Amino acid sequence: MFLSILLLLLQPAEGANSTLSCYDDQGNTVDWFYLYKLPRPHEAPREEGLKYLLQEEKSEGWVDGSVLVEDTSGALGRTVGPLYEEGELGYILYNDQPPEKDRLENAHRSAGHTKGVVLFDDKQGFWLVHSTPHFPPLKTEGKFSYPESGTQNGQNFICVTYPLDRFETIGEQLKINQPHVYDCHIPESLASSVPSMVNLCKENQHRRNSSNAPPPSYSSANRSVSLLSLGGKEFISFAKGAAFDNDLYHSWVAPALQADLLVQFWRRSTGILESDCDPSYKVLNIQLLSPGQKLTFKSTEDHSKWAASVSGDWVCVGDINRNEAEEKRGGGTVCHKNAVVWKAYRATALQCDSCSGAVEQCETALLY
Ligand SMILES: *[C@@H]1O[C@H](CO)[C@@H](O)[C@H](O)[C@H]1NC(C)=O
Ligand SMILES: *[C@@H]1O[C@H](CO)[C@@H](O)[C@H](O)[C@H]1NC(C)=O
Ligand SMILES: CC(=O)N[C@H]1CO[C@H](CO)[C@@H](O)[C@@H]1O
Repeated sequence: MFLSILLLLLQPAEGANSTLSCYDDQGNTVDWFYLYKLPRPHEAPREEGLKYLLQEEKSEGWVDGSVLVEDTSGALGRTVGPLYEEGELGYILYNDQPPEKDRLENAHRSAGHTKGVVLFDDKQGFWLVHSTPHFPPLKTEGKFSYPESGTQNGQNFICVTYPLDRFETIGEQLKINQPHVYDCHIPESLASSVPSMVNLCKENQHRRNSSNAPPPSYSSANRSVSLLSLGGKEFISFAKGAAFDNDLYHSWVAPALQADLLVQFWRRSTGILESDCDPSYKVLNIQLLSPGQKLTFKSTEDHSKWAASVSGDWVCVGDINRNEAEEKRGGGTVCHKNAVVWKAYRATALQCDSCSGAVEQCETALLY
C-alpha cells in the first residue's frame, strides 16, 4: 500500500509532460535505439508480422522486443506516444506514403522519398527515421498506433535523442530532403529556436492550401552534418535533394565513410541498381538476411533501407532504395560508428549480389 503510493508520487501524472526522448521497452529513456520490425512469414498469423528486435546502448546486439510493435508499452509506442499528448510540443511528421487520413494522401511524385518523426519541447526531443508507409497517425487521431500495411514486410527505425539546439540543423537537413510533411506544429514559444522547422511547416501548410503543388526546391543538392546526441554520440546525417541525381550509397556515403558497403533496400520496384564495384568503393546489394540469426528472409520481404560498412564499424539507416527513380528523389540516411551495432547489422547480411551477377555469401561476393 505504502509502496504503491510512493510509486504514484514518483511517477509523473498519466499522460502529462513526458520527457521527450527515445525509450526502450522497459520505459527507460535511451540516447538512441535501432529497431528491426521483422517480416511476417508466409501464412503466419498477423502477430508474427508485429514482432521486432531492438538494440540500444546497453544491449549486446539484437534483443527480442518484449511486446508487439503496435503496443503502446513498447519502445516505439513509448517514444512516439507523447506526440498525442497536450503541451508545448514542436513536431513534424513526414512520409512520402502518408496515413490515409491525410487530405492529399499520396505525396507529389517529386517530393522526397523520406519518412520520419521529429518531436521536441523547450529542452530536448528525438528524430526517428524509419521506412514504414502510413506511419505514424496524425496528431488528431489522438493516440499511437501501427498501420496494418506495415505488418507484412520488414521495416527499420533509428531513433536518436537530441538537445533542443540540434533541431535547427535537423530542420535544415529535412529541407534538403524535400519531405512530404503531412502534419506539423511549431508552437510560438519554440519558433525562435528552430526557424528552419517553422519554415518547413509553413511551406507545407501553404502547399496543402494551394492544391498538390510540387515541394519548393532548394539550391543545395546535398549536405552531410555531424549531429551530437544528448548523450554526446556522433550521428552523421546525409541529406540529398532531387538535384543530387546519383546513387546515394556509391557516389557519396561509401567514399565519405571510406568503406565498402552492404546495402539492404526494397527490391520490388523497377530500375533497381545492380551491385557496384566501380571504381574505388564497392556497394553490394544484400539478398538474404537474418537479424539475430533467428528468422531468415529475402530482401524482397524487407522494406528496410540500411547499410553496413565492410570495415570501420559503420551502420546507416535511412530513406533511399537503390533504384533509378530514387536517384532523383530527396532523402538520406543517418550513420553511426559503433562496433556492437555494426556487428549486429553486419551479421544480418548473409547473401549478397556479387558484381559478376551471382548470389553468394557476402564475404565471397566481396572478392570480385
Ligand atoms: C491554410 O488554411 C488554413 C485554414 O484551412 C489557415 O488557417 C492557414 O492560415 C492557411 N495557411 C496558409 C499558409 O495559407
Ligand atoms: C555532396 O556529395 C558529394 C558526392 O556526390 C560530396 O563529394 C560532397 O562533399 C557533398 N557535399 C556536401 C556539402 O556534403
Ligand atoms: C510545458 C508543458 O508541456 N506543460 C503541459 C503539461 O501538461 C499539462 C496537462 O496536460 C498541459 O496543460 C501543459 O501545457
